[in-house]
Amino acid sequence: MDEITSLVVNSVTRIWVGGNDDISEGDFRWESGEPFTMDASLWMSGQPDNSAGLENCLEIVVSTVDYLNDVGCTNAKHVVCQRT
Ligand SMILES: [Ca+2]
Ligand SMILES: [Ca+2]
Repeated sequence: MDEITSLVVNSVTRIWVGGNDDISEGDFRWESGEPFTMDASLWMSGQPDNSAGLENCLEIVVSTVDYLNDVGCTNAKHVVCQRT
């Protein structure tokens, strides 16, 4: 979370998470194919909504408390990664 906080300080408000539901609608997975498990309360209100049937990628909207949103996959955004 420190990294995300740092991005907020730098006015970055939307970040790619690295998950998508390209293969099966609503079944969000990491790029590795592993299931994307998370606390359901982290979704923004009304999300995921797969708006217009075109939202398959996950973003963090850092200006809100509940911050996950599904969104179209084509916009340029910062990314967040976990070092192993
Ligand atoms: Ca979707
Ligand atoms: Ca959405």
